[in-house]
Parts: sequence; C-alpha cells; structure tokens
Amino acid sequence: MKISRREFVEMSLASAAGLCAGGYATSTVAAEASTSLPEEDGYKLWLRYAPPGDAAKACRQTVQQIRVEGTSATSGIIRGELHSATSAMLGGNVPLNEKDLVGGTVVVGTPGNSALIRDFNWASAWGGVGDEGFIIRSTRIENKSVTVIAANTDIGALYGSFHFLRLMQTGQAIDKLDLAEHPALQLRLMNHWDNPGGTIERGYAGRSLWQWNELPGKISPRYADYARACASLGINGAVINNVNADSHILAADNLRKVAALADGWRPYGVRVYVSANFAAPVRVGGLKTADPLDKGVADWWKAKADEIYGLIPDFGGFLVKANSEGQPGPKTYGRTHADGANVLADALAPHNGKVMWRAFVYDDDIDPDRAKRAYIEFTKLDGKFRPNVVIQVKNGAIDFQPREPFHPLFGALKQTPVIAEIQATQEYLGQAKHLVYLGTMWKEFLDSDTHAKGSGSTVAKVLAGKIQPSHLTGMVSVANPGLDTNWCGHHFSQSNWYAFGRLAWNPELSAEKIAEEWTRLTFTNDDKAVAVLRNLMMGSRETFVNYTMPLGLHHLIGGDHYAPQPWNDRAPRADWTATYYHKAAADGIGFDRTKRGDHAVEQYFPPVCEMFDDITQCPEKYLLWFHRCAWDYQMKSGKILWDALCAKYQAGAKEVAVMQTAWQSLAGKIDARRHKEVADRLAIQAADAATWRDQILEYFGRFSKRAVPRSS
Ligand code: GCW
Repeated sequence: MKISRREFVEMSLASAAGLCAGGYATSTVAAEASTSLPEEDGYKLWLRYAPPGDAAKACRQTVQQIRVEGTSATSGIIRGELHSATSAMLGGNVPLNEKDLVGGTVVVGTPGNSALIRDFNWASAWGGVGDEGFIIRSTRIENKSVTVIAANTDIGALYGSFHFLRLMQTGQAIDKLDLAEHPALQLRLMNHWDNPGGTIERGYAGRSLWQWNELPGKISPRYADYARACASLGINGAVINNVNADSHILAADNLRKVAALADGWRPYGVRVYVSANFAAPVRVGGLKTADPLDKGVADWWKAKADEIYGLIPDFGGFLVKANSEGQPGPKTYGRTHADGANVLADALAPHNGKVMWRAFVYDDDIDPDRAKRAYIEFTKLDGKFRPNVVIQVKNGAIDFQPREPFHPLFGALKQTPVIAEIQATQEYLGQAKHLVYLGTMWKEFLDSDTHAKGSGSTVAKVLAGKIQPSHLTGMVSVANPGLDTNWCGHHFSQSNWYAFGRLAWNPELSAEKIAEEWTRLTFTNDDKAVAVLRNLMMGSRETFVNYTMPLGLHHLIGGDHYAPQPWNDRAPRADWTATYYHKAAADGIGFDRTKRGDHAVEQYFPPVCEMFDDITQCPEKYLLWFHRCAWDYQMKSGKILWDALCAKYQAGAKEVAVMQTAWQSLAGKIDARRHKEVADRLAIQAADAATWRDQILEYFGRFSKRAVPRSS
C-alpha cells in the first residue's frame, strides 16, 4: 500500500481530528489494540525473528529441515542462526542436520565443504558472486524440493543465510527463489569514534561497547552480538577507535586487546581496523620525529605492522585523520598527505593491509572557504598515493550537515581510490533524541550525478568503480551503537545502522525499500502499520531539514551540534561559528560560492557547476549554500525568500506534530514499551522543533526586519 507524503500528512491530521475512517484513524487502530504484545527492549535489533504472520504457513512447507554443511566456526554460526530463527518464526523445532534429505530441506554450503553443492553445475553463477556473494535457489535434489544457499566461501554462505531469513521475516515468498547477490563495494566498515576510556565522541547511546579494562581476558557476549548484527547486513569490518586517536592503541598490551576482538569477529567476517595517530612513532615509539620521509620512522611503522599481523593475521589496516582539527600529520613536518599515507601503506603492503586516509582537512591557509579546502589539497596529489591507499571522503564538503550537496571530490580523483564516509550517529541530526531516518539523505547523496564522465556518473557508480575503474571501493559509516540496551539510543536510530549496511552492500537499493524492510523486521508485518511507519521514516529527514536548516542553510549550531545557535560568532576558529556560514545581514543571507563569489562551484564538473552557479537552475534546497540572496528574492513559488524561509520552519515544526499523531495511531500495534519510549522522544523532538523555528526566525528577523507571516 503506497500513499504519498501529502496524503500521509492529510490522513494523519484527519485521524488526529477523528475525521478519517481509514486505516490511520487513531480510534480504529486503538480499538483493535490488544495489550498482549510482549514488551521489547530493542536489544534484538532487526533480528527478532517474530512469526511472519500469514506467510508462516507457506514457509513451513519450504523449511522442514536445515542442513548446514561444513565444520568451521562460521558454519556453526550459520547452523545456530538458521535453526533458532526458523524455529522461532515457524513456532516449533526445525530439525537440523538430519541424516536423510527430505523435501523442504534448506541446504547451506560451499563447493569446498559440500558434495551436494559441488555437484551443481552453476558455473555461470559462481564466477559472478565472488568471495562474499551467494546464490539462493529453489531446486531439486534426489527428486526432493529443496532450497540451496550456496557460496564460494563460508562468509558468503553466512550472508546468504541472513538474506534468506530476511525474506522469511518480511513475509516474502520463498518457494521459488532464484537469486544471486554480491556486494557492490568492498570495504563496508563501521567507524567507531570510541575512546579507550569508554567515552564515545559524538556517541548518543551510552558508553563504548568495548570493555578495554576487561580485554583480552574477559570477552563480553555483546561482542559477538555486535558482529552478528553487522554480518546480517554484510558489514565486513570495524575501525574500533576514534579518528582522534589515542596513539597508545598501538602499544603492545592494547594490541592484544584488539586481537581478542578480532578473534571473536573473524567467524562473522568482521575484520578489525584501527585509527592510527600519525605521531605514534614519537608518542609510543619514543622516536624524535614522525616525519614520514625519515628512515627510522618508516622502519618503526614496518615493525609495528609486523607486530600487529603477528597477532591479527587478517588485520584490515589503518584509518588516519591527519592535519585536521589539531591532529598531527605529515604537514607538521613539511610533507604532503601522500607522503604521510605512503609510509603507512608501505608498512602494511606486505600483509595486504590498507590505509584509509581521511580527506576531512580544512587548514585555513588553503582557502578562505572551508568547503573548498579538501578538494584543493587532494586533487593536487592524485596519482601520488600507493595502491593500498584509499581516500575517505565525507558525503559533503563541510561536515555531515542535515543537507549538503555532494562533496566535489567524488569523481575528481582519477588515479586514487575514493571511499565515502557517511554518519549514522546523528551528530547534527537530532542525535538520538530525534526520529530521523537517514536512508533518504544517503540516497540523495548516492544518486547525485557528478557528471565526472558524462551524465549518469552518480556518486554510487563512482564509488563502485563503474565510472573510473578502481581496485578498491567502499563506504563506511560513523557508527551509532553503544552500551544502551537498544544499542542506538533511539529505537529508530537502529534504522540508520541498518540502512548503512544495506546501502554499502547495494547503493542502488531504494531508501523506501530499506525503510519498509527494516520496519517489518523491527516492528511489525501488519501492512497498514508498515505503511504508516514507512511514511513516517521517509519524510523524517526532510522534516528535520525544514525545522533546522532549510534552503541550503548549514552549521546554524554551537559546540553541542544540537540546539539552534545562529548567533554563534565566537569560536576558536571562524569556521566553527554559525555566522561564517549564513552571513545574515540587512541586505540578505547566504554564502556566495558562485563564479561571482568565491568560485567553489567550479570544483564541480560541468554542467553541475553551471547548474549550481545559475540561481535559476540551482535547486532551491541548496540555494543559500551557493547563493547570497536578498530577503525579498523571488522564489519559484512566487513567495519572497523571507516568507519561504518562515514557511519551511513552520512546516517543519508542524510535521513533527503529524509524526506524533501517526505514532500514536500505532498504539497496540507495537509493544507498549517501545511505543512509549519512542513517544517520549517524539515529545522532545516536537518541543525542540518549535524552539528551532522560534529562535531562528526571531534571530534572522533582526536582519530581515520583516514580520513572520502567519503559518498557513
Ligand atoms: O564532525 C566533526 C566532529 C568531530 C569529529 C570530526 C571528524 C572525530 O564534530 O567530533 O572528530 O568531525 O570527523 O574528524
């Protein structure tokens, strides 16, 4: 059942007023409400394995027993997962690895561990799925109807098993399957900003999951639960510590702790990476310098890499934040980012390790505009990096704002692999207090056409190496789980972890499909409720933009990155203030990045450059990012800018009320505990949205000298 956003708003409002007799009427749903749903705390994430309703009957035919081949730890995990999940969903014990093959057996394995699977002549499919992909087919063996989940590797079989379970859980038909999947991107990593003391930079869901003081001797069961959740989405690695890195993560005793995590995660296909502090040779190694061209420094990194691989043979590599926000780096020694990345790359290369070098740099001697700096620095260095270096670029050129145009570096580096960094932890998007589904934001980014090689050169294609061939591809997300029982603070923030994983596997998936899938897994398979939930999620990011930073406004915050602070004009750096970005004055508002301004638009390929440059073509959602406009500038709607701005803030605040109503209408369809916890946070969000609207409009009104029109 599909309804448009407008219909959703109207129906929810009507239902609030008791006018709507349809599926959204609060009273109708409430009357149906039974209190029998068991309370849930959110710990199980999207792996609840609730019975899939009507679909269960059909599933029972197809899943009568499970046979998982192989003796590896991963095979054991697959066995446990399939057995407990299918038994829970189908309401009874599903026999496991019985001697006889019967109709309705689900067979899982690889050509390496299963004669049954080896016998299949699936040559055409095998090549395509690679090391991490899988095939799922409904077929016949010994004249019995079976389902085969086959892969080249155990990890592929694990991913295939989770995929199969997802189909079951979401109530899809599983009796005529013929599918093959493989990930579009290679590096699909969580980036944790966790500090050894247990705090998390920009973490809103409790303290760090990693118990440094207990490792390596004591292994929390939560480590495996974490890896399982990652594996269920195909996430294949985790950078476990903050990019503002404590150099001592590289000290011998800490490396043993890291190795203990790696040991636990290996069977799930989750490799460990660490953030390295560029000054580690000095701070840990006791050298006098960390100059990347110094032989002693290069030797130190080589020895360190050897030590790490001695403990962790499949260690992934280093993530580095260098010469950014006070972190040390090669420029400290008069060297380039390439020199810096390469010394680490040379140390890791013999072990097949990678360096992910962040492009989040904005030294103010490069250009007065923060948005231009990374592009200037990194395009100069294209081709100068070792083959095992990737440049990790945030989705936008400033910093995870509620809306940014895509970073001009995507498509601009022709000889250096680029991976994308997105942020699931909602640093600038209401943290874990506001319900904001980021799938839509990431799709806007991934679907942006860079025109790097003509039209259709979307960011997704650039990342997948389809525009310029790239031997290394990937997308990573600043992670949002912590020790909170429900992992992510807000129940809906789990959807951002989920959406990241699904998009890193396949950036072409739609945000809507992912939202629907997550909703069914996490809350309910009730179609009417799913429609309400999906629409709630799909509009939530635009709503957030509306009540915080619409029409291309950005960085209207202070140090907490949460509350409105458009007046913020004092910070250790000009580009940490709000006034630097909005430049509101009596004559207008906005940052002129056009060819008549600071030329930032020229960092984009034509015709994107011209589109952003020409105020008549520039999408209004980016208007004040690229253009400075008078308060009475005529918008496409015919409204003047001031009135349009007011309307956005008013609409945003109103939409949160609609979200509350929609959520209320689900009482009884969702267990009482989670329902209340979300309702409580929506109340905070509604109050915050009103505060944003009022404070921003009051502040900008001081410059526009115009009254706030009555909200329509
Ligand atoms: O978004 C900013 C954050 C910093 C963060 C930095 C970065 C880890 O406010 O907390 O530092 O970006 O991405 O390096």
